[in-house]
Amino acid sequence: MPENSRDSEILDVLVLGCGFGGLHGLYRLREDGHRVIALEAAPEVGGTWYWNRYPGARCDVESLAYCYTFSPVIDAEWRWSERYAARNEIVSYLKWVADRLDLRKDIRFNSRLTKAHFDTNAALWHFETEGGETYRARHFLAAAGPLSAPIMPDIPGLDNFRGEVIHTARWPETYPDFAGKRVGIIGTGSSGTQVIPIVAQQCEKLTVFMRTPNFYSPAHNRPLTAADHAWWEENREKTRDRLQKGQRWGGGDLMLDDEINDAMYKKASEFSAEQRRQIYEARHANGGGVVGWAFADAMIDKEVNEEAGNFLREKVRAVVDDPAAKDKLTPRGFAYGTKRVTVGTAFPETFNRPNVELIDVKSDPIQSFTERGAMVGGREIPLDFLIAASGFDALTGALTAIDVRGDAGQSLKEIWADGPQTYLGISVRGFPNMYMIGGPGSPSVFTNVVMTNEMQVEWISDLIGYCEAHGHARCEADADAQAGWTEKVNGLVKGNLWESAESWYVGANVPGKPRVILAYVGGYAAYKAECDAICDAGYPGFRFS
Ligand code: N01
Repeated sequence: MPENSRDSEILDVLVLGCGFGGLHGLYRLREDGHRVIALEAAPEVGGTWYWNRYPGARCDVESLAYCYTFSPVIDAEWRWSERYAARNEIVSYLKWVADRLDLRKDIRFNSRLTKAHFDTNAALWHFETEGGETYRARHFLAAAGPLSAPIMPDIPGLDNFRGEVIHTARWPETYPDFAGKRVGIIGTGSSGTQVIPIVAQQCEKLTVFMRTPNFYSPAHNRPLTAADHAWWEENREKTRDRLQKGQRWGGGDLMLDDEINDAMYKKASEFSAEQRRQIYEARHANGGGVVGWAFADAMIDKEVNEEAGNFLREKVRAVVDDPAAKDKLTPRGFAYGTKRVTVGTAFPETFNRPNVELIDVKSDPIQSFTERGAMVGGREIPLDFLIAASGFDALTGALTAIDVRGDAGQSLKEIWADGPQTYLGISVRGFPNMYMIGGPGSPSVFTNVVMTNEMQVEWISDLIGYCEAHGHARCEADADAQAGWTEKVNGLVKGNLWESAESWYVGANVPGKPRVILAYVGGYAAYKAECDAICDAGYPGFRFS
């Protein structure tokens, strides 16, 4: 056993990660009387919000709905300052939660988990961190984050580039000085959309390398007023109930009129063209990412989807001056919503600035990087900085980066080589006593992530309690249940527009990653109902021993 082992006792549960899911898991399991330690690679809590320090980083789900509900104390004492919380405020919130609930004493910071091996004979998980510390626990709660394994663009010569290369999710602690500098940004997803307008104001020349123009709608962020908070006090329970029963996430629609919200549960054909237009306009004026999800059949009926897409295309074209930039920024080639819709502040307007150049890399690819910059169409674009807003190996990447081995030493990465297989997105056959928060096959990124995390933490904690109460040393998905759930997750996208997705939703952004839908598109309410029914029935689909 290594000298720096923390292995002297066997933990009940080891929690991986201290973002929203992990912190709640640590709290709840400790409250249940378990001995729990949480490992966190960062020096602070926050999870994905700790790492995504890039300028402009802000949640595009409204802050009033993007927070914990499990603790009346937290609920009563915290006040959000803006409609959409900036990254710093979210990290402050999670730091405050960690202090308020006295969580820090059970967190090991700067502890990146590298190995998690299940010892079949002893029914124990053995863990090892990058620093060589080891732990043992009976249960393993993995809250590694669905979007926490950054990927870099694979462009020849990038290693030769002498300027500074920064991934948005690994932004340096010391803010780079962009004044008088030439900056290139690759990527116009959610991160690119937020970082581009800010860096454009700070640097001398910004070149944006865009591969796919995405659907965009403005956030209309603003400070929350005393009246907003009073409204929230009065409507909190009702609104939470609506979000939980609804099909979609709690995005930018908290304070929309009921009539407009309710249209989301009806087919577009139940409204006249004029009424539909009014609904899109109201959603767009309200702000947020759910403008196009105005009707129930937005992701089923091609025409409805196209109408929503055209509305957003028109809005973007209206604010861009240069005809060439207008065309480049107009989304095409994929259905609305099959790539994550981006939300921001003055993103398309940024391309009206004289110091910003937009390069469509589909028609003008970056051939290579030189020491000085990027070669495009035989022209060298000199750069001092390259910002990669190039995304993540979503849903599976954070866990497969760790050497996770279950029964008989089988590797999770190998088991998932043809696509992830899970039961409820929570459990994997052959990996007993391991549970995932925001795992593949769970609703995760297709819902308000915090809301679904909370539900999963409570449900998994109940399952662990059930094992303890019944003296079960092992709990894992059974083969049929896992196959059935995986089929259900994949079946939900068959025959509708999700199937055509060309995005990280289906692993399309990672070369060699199998093309399967990575999360459950059935919505929070249906998922929760299913999980609750399984709990009530004594956990069919799990094998206990
Ligand atoms: O990553 P992305 P992200 N050459 O994968 C481009 C959440 N999030 O960090 O579309 C050129 O969406 C790529 O092009 P293409 C949210 O769920 C939330 O922006 O593949 N371009 C794309 O434009 C979000 O969806 C918030 O053709 C290359 C971009 O890089 C998720 O995180 C904020 C390239 C990657 O976009 C991920 O967002 C931020 C190449 N070689 C993130 N490789 C909020 O709450 C990649 N690209 C607001």
